[in-house]
Amino acid sequence: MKRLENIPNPINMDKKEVLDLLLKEEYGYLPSSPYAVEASEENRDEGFFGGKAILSKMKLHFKAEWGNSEFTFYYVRPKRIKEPVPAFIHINFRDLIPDKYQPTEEIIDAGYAIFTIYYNDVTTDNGDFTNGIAGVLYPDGTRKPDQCGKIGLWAWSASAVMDYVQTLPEIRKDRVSVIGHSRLGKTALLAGATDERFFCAISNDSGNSGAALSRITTGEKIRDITRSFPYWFCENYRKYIDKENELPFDQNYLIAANVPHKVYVASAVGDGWACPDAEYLSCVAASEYYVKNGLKGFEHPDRLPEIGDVFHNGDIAYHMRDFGHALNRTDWNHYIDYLNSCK
Ligand code: GTR
Repeated sequence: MKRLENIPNPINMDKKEVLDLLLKEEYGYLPSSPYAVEASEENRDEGFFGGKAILSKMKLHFKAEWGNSEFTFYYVRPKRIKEPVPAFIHINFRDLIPDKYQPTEEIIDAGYAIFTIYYNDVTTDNGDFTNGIAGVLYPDGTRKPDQCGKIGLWAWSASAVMDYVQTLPEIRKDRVSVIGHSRLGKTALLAGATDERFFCAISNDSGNSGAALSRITTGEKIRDITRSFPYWFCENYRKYIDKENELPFDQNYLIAANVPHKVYVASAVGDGWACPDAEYLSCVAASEYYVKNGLKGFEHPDRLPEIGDVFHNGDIAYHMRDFGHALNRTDWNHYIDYLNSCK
């Protein structure tokens, strides 16, 4: 498509190089993986949704080369599990189960378990690097220009929970997808790029510095996002304020870095700040990389997205729904349909 003419293409790079570029220049390098994780149950509700589900409030304790710490997460699973079930790891905005962004009963009824991380429990959504796991990693609250910001730390936490999920016999380990909305959609894409164990990384309305191509977005620009949220990224990213055309990559690299697993990008028509066209065209621009790596690309018509579009035939999937910026039931229904349709 014409609008992709000036978008860099990672086609001749291996995945490690693609990821390295994103980490060095945008998100910062994540800390090393924990060498040990353990979870303790803080409390349990066996009667959740009238007893068809179990809700546990959990604590994940981890040991890593850079320190030991813990954070809270929730685990909801169907009560009667005959064979291992697929699951989501949802990084969410609120410490609430269910939540307006997490229709938990519907998710359970669809036969999925769900692990929820309330992102502020991992480290707060502000420039304070002295709390949560940030405080352990950066003991004096400062970081080098290529060390990760908060998005990297939230993505890291999804992988740490994934370490624990791998130990659970009731979960289909090959069917655990990571999902987030908006800033946490950016986080889900980064978690997918840095952790090959996920089945699918799901980006809901992730917008700038998420799925949306920075060069062509008509919504938020790097100047806007680094002014309001400098701490989400590494300090190197500031070099590209008003210099989108000098980026040695674009956000299609973040989608490409999700090889070898699936990725799902969703837009909402009323979400101009995230720029649905730029999110969709990013999938188009990453498609060739998926195909080169032996996967299916993005199957789409030769036009921009329209309300009601649902493209589920590739390993890059997409939908555009009506209304605005949110992670709602329509989105969840599409995600579940797609995951169920995968062999
Ligand atoms: C906005 C931000 C977007 C998006 C959103 C959100 O203010 O500019 O990039 O991340 O917040 O996370 O809700």
